[in-house]
Amino acid sequence: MPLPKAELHLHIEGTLEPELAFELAARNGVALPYAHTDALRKAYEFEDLQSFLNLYYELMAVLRTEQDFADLADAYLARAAAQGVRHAEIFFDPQAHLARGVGMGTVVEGLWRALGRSEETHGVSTQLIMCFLRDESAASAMETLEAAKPYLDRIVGIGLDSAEVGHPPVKFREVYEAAAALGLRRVAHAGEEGPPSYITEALDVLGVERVDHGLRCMEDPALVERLVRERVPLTLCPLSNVRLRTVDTLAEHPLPAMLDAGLLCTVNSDDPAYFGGYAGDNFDAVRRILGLTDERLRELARNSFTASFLAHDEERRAG
Ligand code: ES4
Ligand code: ZN
Repeated sequence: MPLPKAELHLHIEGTLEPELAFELAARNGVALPYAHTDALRKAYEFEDLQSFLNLYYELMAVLRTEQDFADLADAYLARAAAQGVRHAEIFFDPQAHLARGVGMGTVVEGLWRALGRSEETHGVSTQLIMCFLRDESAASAMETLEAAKPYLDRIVGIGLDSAEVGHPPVKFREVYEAAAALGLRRVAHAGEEGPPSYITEALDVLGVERVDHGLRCMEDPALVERLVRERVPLTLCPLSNVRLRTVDTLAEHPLPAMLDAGLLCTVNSDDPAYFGGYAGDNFDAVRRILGLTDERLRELARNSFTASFLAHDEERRAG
C-alpha cells in the first residue's frame, strides 16, 4: 500500500500522456508534428526548463473542449489515487489556453467535471490553483485574474510559473495584492532556476504561504534559517529537477540535506507525463536513490498534509 499523501505541486497540463495527446488530437482534428507516441516520447529529452516548456505549450494544442479538460483531469486523478494521493492541489495555466482561443469557462468547467466528483470516483479531494505565466506581462496576468472572477468559487488560490530567470516575483506585486483582496491564497514558483533572492521576494512582496521548488534556498544559509523558523513549506519535485537538469543526478539531490536542516519539505511530481513519474514514483525514487528511511518518508507524507490548504495555520506552526 502506498503511503497516503497530498500532492501540492502538479500542473494539470503536465499530466498529458502521449497516448491521450494523440487521442485528443484525432478527436479535435489537430495535427501533431510527431508520427506516433514513441516519436513523441523521444522528444522528452530536455536541456533545461525552457526546452521543456516549448514542448509543454506545443502539446496543449490538443486541449480544446470541456470534455478534453475533464478527460485530462480524470486520467491524472486515477493515476494519482493508485499511488496513494488523497488530496491534490492542482495548477492550471489559463493564459496558455486563452492565447489559443480556449476560454476560461471551458478550462475551469471542464476541469471541474472531473474534480467535482473526484472524491466519489477516485477518493481524492481536490483544489484548483490558477497560475500566471511569469514570462507574460503583469497586465496580462491582471486581465486573467479579471477573467477568472466568475469562477472564483472553484479556484482556491493563485500561483506563478513558466520561465523564471529574468521574471522576478516583484513584477507581479499588484496582481498578488488584487488576488489577496479577493480572498485567494498565494503560492509561487521560486528558486527552481532563479536565485535565492526570488524566494525572499516571493515571501516578502507577494506574500506567498508556500514556495514551489525553492531548491536554491540551499545557497543562502540565512534564508534556510528563515524558512525553517517560519515553517514555510517547499514543494519539491525530485524527478523534475533531474529531467530539467536543475540537479545533475538524483543521487546529488539536496532533499536529505534539506530535511536535516529542518525545512518543511514535500515531494511532488510537477509534470508527471514529461518527467517520468507520478507522486508515488517520486517517493519511490528518493527512497531507492537517496536512501531515505521509512521514518523520513512518513515525515514527507505527513508534511504534505501539513503544508496543504486543508491544514489550519496552528497545525503548521505547531509542526
Ligand atoms: C513548470 Cl517545472 C515548471 N517550472 C515552471 N513552470 C512550469 N510550468 C509547468 N511546469
Ligand atoms: Zn512546477
